[in-house]
Amino acid sequence: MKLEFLDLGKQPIANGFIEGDIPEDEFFFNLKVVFDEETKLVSLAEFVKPELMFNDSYVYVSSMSKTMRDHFEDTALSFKKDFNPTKVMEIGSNDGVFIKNFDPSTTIAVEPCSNFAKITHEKGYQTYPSFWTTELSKKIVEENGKQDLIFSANCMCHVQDLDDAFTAISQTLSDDGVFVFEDPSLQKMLSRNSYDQIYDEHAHIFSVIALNNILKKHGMDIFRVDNLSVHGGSNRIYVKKTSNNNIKIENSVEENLALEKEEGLEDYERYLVFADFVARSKTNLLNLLRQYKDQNKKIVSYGATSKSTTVFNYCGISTNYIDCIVDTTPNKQGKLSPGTHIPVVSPEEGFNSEVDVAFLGAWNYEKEILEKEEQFLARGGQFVTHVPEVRVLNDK
Ligand code: JHZ
Repeated sequence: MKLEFLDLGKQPIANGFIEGDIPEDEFFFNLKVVFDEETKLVSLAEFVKPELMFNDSYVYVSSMSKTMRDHFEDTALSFKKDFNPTKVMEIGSNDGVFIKNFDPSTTIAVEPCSNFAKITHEKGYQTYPSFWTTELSKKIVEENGKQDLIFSANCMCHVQDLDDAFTAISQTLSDDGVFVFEDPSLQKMLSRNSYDQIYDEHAHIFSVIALNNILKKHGMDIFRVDNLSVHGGSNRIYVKKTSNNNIKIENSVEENLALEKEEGLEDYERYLVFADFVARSKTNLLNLLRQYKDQNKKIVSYGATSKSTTVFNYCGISTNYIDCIVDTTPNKQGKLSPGTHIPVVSPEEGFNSEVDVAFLGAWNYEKEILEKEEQFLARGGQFVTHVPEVRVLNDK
């Protein structure tokens, strides 16, 4: 049975930045979250049609931060060292930030957002501009044979039908191949109270426990788990076919399963505690922003993230508190934030000397941003975050 534990209210498409006039029929859905007692999977109660989120005007660019560019270069190097794969495929290849480290003649990209699929195609990678399904996987195997390494970053948790996605993986992976994927960690989301990991694109927030249960049904085993710092705490899950006895299951799998069990990730009650905290986080954030407003402080938001769409729509934060959102992504600039209609502008335009307070929408890049914004900090500017609790980051 699926048990609901959190209601984040009416939410728009998290990356549905608005160009021009605000449409009268802007799309909203009920963002509610459920826990599956059987598989222990945490998912959205209601899924949004994939084409509404992932299409030819998708705006999220993976190479936009140095943190992620470095991350994917290191990832590619470590895969070459550990697995020395010949045939490589990435699902959700975005602008090619990962596959650019592999030879185009032996590397395949799968990317449903055609504006991004075009980029890797032009760089010489065979690119399938499609969603990941069993149907597509059959076509790929027919045209290219099976793959030695299948990688997917921040994409598997977007796939609504996991049974279909993992069947497709199993039929595309060579018998001794490895499938590696990374997504935000449910354990980290709960312990950091980062409820803003929940939005339309994230159909599921994965625990190792749930993935272990589901992958086993598909004849696959997790053999390694790496805990990553990116995207507010992610897990990289390494998977092999159960029939492949050449790869040993490493201790990290049991360690992560034990940690998650200890932290109550198998128990519905843990999720209710989280939901209570989320409600308190909203009150605390609104109180803090109100105090700033009473002092006539100028507040902006830093990073027009999917995550901040959830926070702003859930808390009712719009231009009543925040003048603008600054973001380096050209595709987001000049538009309005989804649902709350806050103007998104370049940092050059919006992060000027009048700004007193910046809400860190991109809190997962705290280090990179605080280093970059030395001057703002030096003149007494304050960065506010809600993770793990509402606070001023640089308060003495
Ligand atoms: P960032 C996206 O979530 C969507 P978002 C997606 N569903 C997903 O799963 C995760 O990524 C992984 C900007 N920025 O990475 C760039 C600056 O302006 O937290 C980005 O627009 N200045 C695929 O949207 C945004 O912030 C900076 O100095 O929550 C960060 O978005 C830096 C470092 C970033 O992902």
